[in-house]
Amino acid sequence: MNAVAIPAALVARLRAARRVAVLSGAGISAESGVPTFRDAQTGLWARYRPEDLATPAAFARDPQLVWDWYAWRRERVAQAQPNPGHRALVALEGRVAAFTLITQNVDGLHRRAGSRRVIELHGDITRSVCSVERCEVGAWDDTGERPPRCPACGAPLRPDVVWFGEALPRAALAAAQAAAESCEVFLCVGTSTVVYPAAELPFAAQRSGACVVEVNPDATPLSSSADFRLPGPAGTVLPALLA
Ligand code: BJW
Repeated sequence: MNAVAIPAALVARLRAARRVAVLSGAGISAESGVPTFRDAQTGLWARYRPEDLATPAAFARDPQLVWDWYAWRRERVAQAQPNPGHRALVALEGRVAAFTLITQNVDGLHRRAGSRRVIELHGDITRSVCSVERCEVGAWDDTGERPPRCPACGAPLRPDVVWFGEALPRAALAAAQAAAESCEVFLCVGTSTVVYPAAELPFAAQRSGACVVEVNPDATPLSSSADFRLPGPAGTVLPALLA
C-alpha cells in the first residue's frame, strides 16, 4: 500500500491544539490480531450473529454459549499486544494539555500501551459482573461452572460489556460528550461509525467547531463530512501523523 499523504495543514493544526479527543474502534486493534466486527471476511459479525451473542436476550436464552464465546475472545485479547497505532496515541497524550481517548473497544489495549485518560464506552471484556443489575460482585471462586455464579446472589456472571439495547455507562458517555464538544481536534480512528451513541460523537465535535479527522482504510458514514480523511491503517497513519 502507498504511504498516505499527511496534509501539512493538519499537522500544524494538531501541533497547535491544546484540547484533543480521539474516538477509537475495533480497527485500531486489527493490527494486533484482534478481529473487528464488520469486516466482510474476518469480522466477528461475518461468522456470528450479534443477536445470538451480544444482547441481553441472547444471554438469558443461552448463558453458557454467550459466556464461552466471550471466554474465547478474552483468550485472543490476552495474547494480543498493543501496536504502533496504540503507542502513537500514548505519545499524543504526552504532548497535549487536555487529551481524552474515548474507546469503543473492550480489549484494554490502549491501557496496556500506556494511555492514561481512557474512557471505555462499551466496557472491558476482561471483567465479569453479576447479571443482576446493581448487584455488587466481590471476589468469586472459580468452581468450574460456566457461567460462574455470583457469590452474593447466585445469578450467573456476565462479561462487563455493553450489549445492543443496553445503556452505556452514564458517566463515561457524559465525559465523552463533554470532551467531543470542547476539543479543537477530534480524531476518529478505526471505527465504522455505525453504532450509536458513540457514532454521534464526531458529528457533535464538528458542530462544536472541532476539526474532525478520520483514520480508516475504508469509507464510513463520517467520511464525506470529515475535515481530513487519512485512508490507511492506524498502525502506519497515526505514527506518521504524530511524527
Ligand atoms: C481499520 C483498520 C486499521 C480495519 N486501521 N482502521 C440510533 C439509530 C439507530 C440505532 C440506534 C440508535 N441509537 C441506538 C441504537 C441501537 C444500537 C445501534 O447503534 N445499532 C446500530 C448498529 C444500528 N445501539 C445500542 O443498542 C447501544 N445502546 C443504546 O443506544 O442504548 C439506549 C438505551 C438508553 C437507556 C436505556 C437502555 C438503552 C449499545 C451499543 C453497544 C455496542 N456493543 C458492541 C459489542 C460490545 C461487546 C463486545 O465486544 O462483544 O460494541 S457491538 C460492536 O460494535 C462493539 C463495537 O464497540 C461497536 C462498534 O464497532 P467498531 O469498533 O466501529 O468496529 P467495526 O468492525 O464496525 O469497524 C471497524 C472499522 O475499522 C472499519 O471501518 C474498518 O474499515 C476499520 N479498520 N482495519 C484503521 N488497520
